[in-house]
Amino acid sequence: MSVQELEKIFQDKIDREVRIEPKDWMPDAYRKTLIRQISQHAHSEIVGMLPEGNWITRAPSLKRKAILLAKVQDEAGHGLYLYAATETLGITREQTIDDLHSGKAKYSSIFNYPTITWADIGAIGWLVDGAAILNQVMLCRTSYGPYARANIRICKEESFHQRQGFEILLVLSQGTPEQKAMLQDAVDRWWWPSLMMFGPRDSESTHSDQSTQWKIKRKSNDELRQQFVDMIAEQAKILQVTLPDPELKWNAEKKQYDWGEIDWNEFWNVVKGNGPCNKQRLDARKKAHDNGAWVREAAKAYADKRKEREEKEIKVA
Ligand code: FAQ
Repeated sequence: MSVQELEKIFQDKIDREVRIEPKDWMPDAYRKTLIRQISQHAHSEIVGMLPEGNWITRAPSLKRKAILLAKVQDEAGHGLYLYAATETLGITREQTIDDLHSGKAKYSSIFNYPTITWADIGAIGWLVDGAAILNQVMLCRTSYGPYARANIRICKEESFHQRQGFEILLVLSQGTPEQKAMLQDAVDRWWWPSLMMFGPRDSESTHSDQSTQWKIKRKSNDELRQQFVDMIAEQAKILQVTLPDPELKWNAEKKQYDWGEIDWNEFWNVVKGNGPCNKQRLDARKKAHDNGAWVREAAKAYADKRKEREEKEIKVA
């Protein structure tokens, strides 16, 4: 069969909503796009543990500490599902992680901002997990089977994450004037970076057209961002916080919120590695990788030994 015929069968499957599985034929560009997106998603989950991990030892009570610990462990699990999904596309986990450490692969811009106060942990749960869920609910229906299934598991845990963040903020919103001010300050700092998580404007997005045709993406960056604004603007009323956008206003005709402009210079600056914490985040990941070398060596030695024993047993039998 010619490549053109194979491509036609492939696109036809996608159009009929048949999931693509690892052993199915797929165009090289589809494979490459998925390796890029799923590995970047995995890196985001793992790097995303760092800003919150910063507060595990300082959470204000034992209960808060246990909840935060569980959440950060969930993020590690999400990273693992996603690295495993990436491996089904024929790239090794070592290569994927090397690409993160060398700066070749990106991770979400949001994790390059610092967590300065306890309210930041609430804001991450509410806004960052809230944005992540909208994106990942869409990805539960993405065309590549292993990625879709990984997202189904991830979303179940993310909804708990968002609620725990909202609850932290709800408690602060009913607290002292200092606690209310801390809440407002966190929302002021996390609002715009959260909107940036959805990626560049549709008109600037390099991959959207092709990814939409392949049903990797089912909603555009701008569509999801608008859905997020509409959801958060309503929830903000319950928390009695102001979103830091003077142009935010309900548009009765469009039945959605109008809002201001993202600082795209800031977005691209962070994506290119120049955000407030980019260097710190990558250094921390590289250090953790180096410190974990003995675990990988021990696991490999054990696997080799087991294989040797199994081979001996087969010979005897
Ligand atoms: N940051 O053409 P597009 C989480 C890059 S998980 C950095 O529109 P695409 C859980 C993009 O890679 C959060 N780079 O790209 C959690 C591309 O560059 P490339 C992560 C960004 O792929 C919560 C270029 O710009 N979620 O938060 C960003 O079609 C709390 C052009 O962009 C995912 O990764 C950005 N924000 O659409 C963990 C979901 N935006 O690769 C801990 C899966 C864009 O050509 C605590 N990913 N770029 O060099 C996606 O859905 C998509 O990849 C988008 C971007 C929507 C992010």
